[in-house]
Amino acid sequence: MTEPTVVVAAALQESGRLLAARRSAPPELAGRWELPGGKVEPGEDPKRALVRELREELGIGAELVAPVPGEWPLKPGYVLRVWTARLLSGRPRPLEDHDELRWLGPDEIWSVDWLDQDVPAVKAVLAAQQP
Ligand code: DCM
Repeated sequence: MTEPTVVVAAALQESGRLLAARRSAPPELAGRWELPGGKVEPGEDPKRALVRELREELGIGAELVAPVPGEWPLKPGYVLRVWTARLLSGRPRPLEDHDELRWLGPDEIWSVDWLDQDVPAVKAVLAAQQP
C-alpha cells in the first residue's frame, strides 16, 4: 500500500486570533475556508513544506510552534496534519489559491464556512490551547 500524501496546514495565531483563508479554487472547494497550507512534495520535510507554502500563498515568513495532535483524512489518499505557527515577517496577503483572509477572534471561529475536513482540525487546535 502506498503512503498517503500529506497536506500540511498552519494554525497561524496572533494576539489570540486565528488566521482563516477562503479558497478560490478548485470550484468544488471555492468559497470555503481553511487553515492555509498545501501538499508536501515527494521527499520534502513536512515542516519545511509548510513554511514554503505559507511563503508562497501568503507572502509571509512564519515559524512553526508545535504540532497539533491528530491527523485528518481528506480525499482518498490524502491526510491533513496541522502545526500552530506564528508570524515572523510580512503581513499575510492572499497571493495564491485564496481570495480572502480573516483573523478570527475566539468568538468568531465558527463564523466562517470551514471546509468539512478542516472542522475537526480547527477543533483540535482549540482543544490544544485549553489550559
Ligand atoms: N486541503 C484541505 N484543508 C486544508 C488545506 C488543504 O482540505 N487546510 C486540501 C485541498 C486540496 C488538497 O488539500 O484538495 C491540497 O491543497 P492545495 O491545493 O492547497 O495544495
